[in-house]
Amino acid sequence: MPLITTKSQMNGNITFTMVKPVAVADGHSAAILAKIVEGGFKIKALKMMRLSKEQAETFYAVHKERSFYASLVTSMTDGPIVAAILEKENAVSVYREYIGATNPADAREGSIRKLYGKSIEANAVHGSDSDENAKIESSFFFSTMEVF
Ligand code: FUP
Repeated sequence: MPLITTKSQMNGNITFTMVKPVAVADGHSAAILAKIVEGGFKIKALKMMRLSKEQAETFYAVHKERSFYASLVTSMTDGPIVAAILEKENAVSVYREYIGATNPADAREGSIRKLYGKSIEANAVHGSDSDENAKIESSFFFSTMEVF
């Protein structure tokens, strides 16, 4: 799998996000992307696709011992997702603050998870938790030809 090594990525200014299946199915993809752009994030790559069970298991492998793993994998493969690479200064931490807490019930008012999340599992969007994972996740979803 090719590693994406754009200048901005090396500087720690990119993050990876995904609009999760429930939010896509509820028709929130465009509103969420608009909110992302409104927050000052630049879209560097974008695609709609459906994850296989194997891909979802790999993506969430860090949680494989957790009780919610099987359910999480099922929910992530129920329908298409919208994946994107975003650019902004300190993208990882700024985006995590922008989307709100993992559990939408605890998320900041006006945040993406507060607005569009339904439960801790169906929490509307994913956001990378480190620069290293942003790079790994971006490469998992996008080839170098798909990043601009
Ligand atoms: P986050 O980094 O905010 O996405 O949160 P975590 O890495 O803690 O959680 C990863 C995914 O597991 C999230 F999509 C939410 C889901 N999750 C559950 O479904 N149940 C839990 O109890 C905790 C997390």
